[in-house]
Amino acid sequence: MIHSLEKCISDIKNSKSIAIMCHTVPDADALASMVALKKLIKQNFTDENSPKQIDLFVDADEISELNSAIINGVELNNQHLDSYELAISLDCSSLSRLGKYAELFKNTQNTINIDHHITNEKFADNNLVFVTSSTCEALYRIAKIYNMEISDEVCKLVYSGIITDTNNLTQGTITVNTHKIITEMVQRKINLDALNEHFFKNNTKSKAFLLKQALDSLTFYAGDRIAFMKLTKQDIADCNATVEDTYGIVNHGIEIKGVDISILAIKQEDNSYQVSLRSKGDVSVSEIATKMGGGGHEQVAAFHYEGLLADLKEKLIHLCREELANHPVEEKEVLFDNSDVSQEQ
Ligand SMILES: [Mn+2]
Repeated sequence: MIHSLEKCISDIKNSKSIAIMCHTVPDADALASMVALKKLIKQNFTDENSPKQIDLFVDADEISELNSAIINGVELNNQHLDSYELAISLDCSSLSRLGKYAELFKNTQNTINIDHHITNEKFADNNLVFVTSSTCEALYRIAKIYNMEISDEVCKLVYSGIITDTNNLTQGTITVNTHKIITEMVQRKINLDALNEHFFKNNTKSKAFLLKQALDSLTFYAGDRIAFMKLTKQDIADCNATVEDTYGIVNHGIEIKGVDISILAIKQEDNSYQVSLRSKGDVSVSEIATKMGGGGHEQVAAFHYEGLLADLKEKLIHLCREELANHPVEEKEVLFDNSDVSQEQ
């Protein structure tokens, strides 16, 4: 398993056919990184003398209205060639997360895996796993390192990946680099307001009703340090909502004072559960998710569970309690020190 950025770039340059793919049930970062990478390759590594066939693949039944904007006019899932010289997986922590396109990936001679999940299984020939807010940020950084031309459109895609994967810069791996990228975009006068409004002030009525349903189920454990919510596929149907409308609901739990772990369990048609986890402070949910058969980041993770809700809760709450025991409640530090201007004695 090698991880070489140098080789990644030369392989992209030298391949005449490239399949780009992302994880199933794609989020904005997954979709935006696919489109951004295709644009970067087109703008920087192709011309009339060296054309490339670049096809994008994502295993998804439907894509939400919100995320559809990202792939507006983009051709997806049309395999123009029997095989590709190079396959690139984006935002995907394991081969199986590629869904039905895992096969195409596996059968490609040369493969690259570009991701930012710390639980990434390094399943490609060349694995580039970055400590970044998003896969979009990783692509932007690669583009900068190699002095690529980065269009305004690529910036908009990258920004979309960053803000959605970080819940508008409130969670995840946000570094000086993340802020530098945003500063560069502000300097370039990219219309970030429009993107913020699109992704954060654009909830459907259905989503609001679904949130109401989820909040109705809200219960607390471990001295109110764990918030638990549940939904069923039936709830989603009853609210006229989509799976994408469930995104972000779990954040409402972690926004509660004193809550260190928030859980949302969604019962699927086959009675299995799709479980989302959030944490804050030093509390990590990535290992908990891994132990439950999933993965993710320190503060954002998920897994799939086959079995009864009662068993799921017992195992999960037990693991959460263990993690919380490692992080006892600490007195909050004083945020604002105004002793210098306090009332004169
Ligand atoms: Mn991501």
